[in-house]
Amino acid sequence: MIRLFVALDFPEDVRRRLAGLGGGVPGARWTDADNLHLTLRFIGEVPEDQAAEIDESLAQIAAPAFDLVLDGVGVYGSGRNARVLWAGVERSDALSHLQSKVESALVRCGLPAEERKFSPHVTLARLKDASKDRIGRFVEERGMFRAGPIRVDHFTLYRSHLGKGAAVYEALSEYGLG
Ligand code: 3AM
Repeated sequence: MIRLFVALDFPEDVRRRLAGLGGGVPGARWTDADNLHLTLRFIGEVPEDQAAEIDESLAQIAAPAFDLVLDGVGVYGSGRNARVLWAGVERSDALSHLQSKVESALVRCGLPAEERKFSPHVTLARLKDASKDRIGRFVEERGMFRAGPIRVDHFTLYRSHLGKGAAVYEALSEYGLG
């Protein structure tokens, strides 16, 4: 079995800027600059032959390239349940369009439909027992963050290797956008 997800990657300058937002929140585990991405669809564990089928199906997606703007930061969960610090994404019909094409390609491969609404974000940090005040301050101080427009001309199938530390993401295939 291999653990998969579909995501957008970012150019190095954008990743550096995103990584540069980190710090100042004890209890936060910051995402390495190399691992920053925007998840389009988490797939989870699948057998290798199904992974090959998924790859073929994703390769058949025809969607236009587009520009994406990152905008602001926020937190998922509140108080003691704050779990994730994220960078936000400006509303983009092209992004939603691509995401729904990915979703239907995966459903055609026999994966169960995603029940949750797509909520595009870039995970900056995962939180454990982080102080509410520090989180509040982070969101306040970094709220003006903006990056882009970023040209999105491909999306990527990633394999996630779980280990003792942070997960290691391996790009398996890239798919061009027209
Ligand atoms: O892009 P982010 O970091 O928000 O949280 C995981 C990560 O999202 C998410 O898939 C992305 C790549 O690992 N993920 C992990 N397990 C998941 C699950 N069981 C999950 N998303 C939904 N269900």
